[in-house]
Amino acid sequence: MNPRLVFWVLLALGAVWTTVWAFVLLRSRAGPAFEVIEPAENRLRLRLLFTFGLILLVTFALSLRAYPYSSFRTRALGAPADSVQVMAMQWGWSLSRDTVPARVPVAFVVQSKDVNHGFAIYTPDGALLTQVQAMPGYTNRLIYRFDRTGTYTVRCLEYCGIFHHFMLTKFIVR
Ligand SMILES: [Cu+2]
Repeated sequence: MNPRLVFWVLLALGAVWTTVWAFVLLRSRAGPAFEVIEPAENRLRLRLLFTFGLILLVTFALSLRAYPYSSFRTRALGAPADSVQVMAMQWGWSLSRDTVPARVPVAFVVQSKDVNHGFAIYTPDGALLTQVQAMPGYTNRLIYRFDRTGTYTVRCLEYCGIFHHFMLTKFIVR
């Protein structure tokens, strides 16, 4: 999904949320501290609870395709056609290759030598594309398909020590 669209949707939802709560807060000062909940009000509350619960569940189910978990990505994109071994360490990245094919699913097999790091891939124009944790003693697979060629940047998204900000590398998609 377009990151700019996500930003504006979240901002709009945040504004609605803040307005509703400001309204509730302002109104609550006028009434008594405790109110008896009438059965009709209670039914309305339950109906709203189940409605919003259902909306949440459906949204969750529909957005599973976008999850970074490898089984969801494999189902959405197909089995990976290529793979890159990624090792994270204080403070750098070691990638088994520096070029990656475009328009096929690629598996990044991500591990860490020392502490937790965040393996994050940025587009040539600097937008965050996808990310996964790099953890010691654990292998994470991040499957992604690059539709655009160019030079992508890898940054660490988990603070991992004093030179965390130097932790970046690049690879080429072609
Ligand atoms: Cu790091």
